[in-house]
Amino acid sequence: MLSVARSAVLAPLVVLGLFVSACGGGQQPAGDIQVTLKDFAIESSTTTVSAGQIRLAISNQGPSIHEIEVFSLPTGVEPAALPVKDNVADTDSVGLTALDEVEDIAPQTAATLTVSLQPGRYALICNLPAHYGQGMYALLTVQ
Ligand SMILES: [Cu+2]
Repeated sequence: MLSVARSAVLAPLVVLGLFVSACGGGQQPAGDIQVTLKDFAIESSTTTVSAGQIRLAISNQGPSIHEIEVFSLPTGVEPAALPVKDNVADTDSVGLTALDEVEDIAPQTAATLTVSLQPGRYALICNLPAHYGQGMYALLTVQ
């Protein structure tokens, strides 16, 4: 009698748990961002997205080879104000955490990068020599 009552209570909870985990992977359609790489800039179609799976559709309009690195930003650190050492952004010294990257994106080609991001602030950087210093960075806020 007692065990019947318990399973009557627990069964809906188990079903709910399965439902939530089944939905956890797909997430927001708002997670698509167009990222355009240029000499020398990173332009993104949006600067704020919802947390979850975020797909960067990257296109290099050249004329140079570029890359995209995704970093999480500590409080108070701005993508535009990173220290530069040996011609590249010195991300380690200010506590940026590298999450993922796509290297060697040739001019007039496209690439995609899917990252799972928690709420917070992130930097998109091309850190090929001198590219950061010439303006290849962007801020991405995840809510
Ligand atoms: Cu670049």
